[in-house]
Amino acid sequence: MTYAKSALTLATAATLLATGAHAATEWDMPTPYGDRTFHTVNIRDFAEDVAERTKGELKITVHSNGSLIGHAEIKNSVRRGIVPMGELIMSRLANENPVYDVDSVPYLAASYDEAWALWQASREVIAEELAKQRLRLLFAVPWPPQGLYTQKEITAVGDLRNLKMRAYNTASERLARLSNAVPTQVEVPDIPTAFSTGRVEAMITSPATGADTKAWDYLKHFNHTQLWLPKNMVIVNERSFAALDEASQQALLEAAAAAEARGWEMSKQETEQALATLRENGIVVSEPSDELKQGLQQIGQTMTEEWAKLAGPQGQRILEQYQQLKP
Ligand code: PCA
Repeated sequence: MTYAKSALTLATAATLLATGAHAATEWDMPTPYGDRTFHTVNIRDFAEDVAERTKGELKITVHSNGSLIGHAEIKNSVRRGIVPMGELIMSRLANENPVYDVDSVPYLAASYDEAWALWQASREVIAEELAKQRLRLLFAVPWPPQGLYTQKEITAVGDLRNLKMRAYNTASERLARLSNAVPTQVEVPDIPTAFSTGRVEAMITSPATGADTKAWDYLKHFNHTQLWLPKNMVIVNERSFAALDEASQQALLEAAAAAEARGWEMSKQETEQALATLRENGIVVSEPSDELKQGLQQIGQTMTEEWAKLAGPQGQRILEQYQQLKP
C-alpha cells in the first residue's frame, strides 16, 4: 500500500516534470478606465513587470474600460474573490469611510508635492481599513489636478448656478451642490454621450480625462483650477495573495512599488501633455480669476470642515501627520 502510493506519487511527479505541466497562476484584473489613460498604460506595464519578475509564474490579464466588471462593482468583486485584484478610484469608497476621499477635498492638497505628503499621511489608515475587508493595498497613483470644463466661460462660482454637472465621487457631487449646480454621476466611458445628449453641461475632472474623452467634441472651456488630485488604487484579495508562493508575493510587491513611483511621474508629465492637447484642439484653457478662486476656496474650507467632522479620530490622525509632512 505504502509502496504503491509512493510509486504513484513518483510517477505523477515524473510526468509533471516531463511535460512541464506545472501550472502558472493566471489572474484577471478589471480596471474602470480606457486604454488611452496613463493609469491603464501604467497598469499594463505593471502586469508585464510582474510576469518578468516571476518568470511567467504569475500572469495578470488587464481588462480595461470596465469591460470585465463595472467600476461600481470592482471593489466588492475583489473582496468576494470573483477576481483576485482590480483598480478603482479610492474616493469611490467614501460612503464606507470618509478617509477614502481625503484626496478629494478642494485645496487640501492641490499640488503633486502636497498630494504626495497627504498620501504618506493617509496610506496607513487606508491600508488598515482595506485590511479589515481582507483587501491588500498594492499602490496608488493620482490623476492630474482637477479643473472645470464648461461650455461657457466661468469667472465666478455663481456662473455654475443651475448647470447640470457631471460628478464621479461624493466630493465632486458636494462641490456641485455648494455651487448651486445639479450633479449627476457619470462614468468616464459615458462622458461624450452624456454631453451630446444634454444630460450634463459641465464637469470637474483632469486635463487627462478631458483629452482622453476628446472634450473638444462636446465643450469649449477648461479652467485649470487645480482643486485636488484624486487617486486610483490597486487592491488584491488577501486570500489570493496568500495563495502565491513567497517569491511571487515578493515580486508582486516590488512591481507594485515600482508602478507607484512610475505612475506619479507619468501623472505629472500627463498634466502638461494633456493641457497642450486640449489647446491644440481648440479648447480655451484659462487660469481661475480671483473671484472664482476665492469662491472655490470658500467651498474648500466648508468641505474641509465637513470632512474633518465626518472622519473623526482617523481623520484627525491623517490631518496631523499631513501638517508635519506638508511642503
Ligand atoms: N478622471 C476620472 C477621475 C478623476 C479624473 O481626472 C474621472 O473623471 O472620473
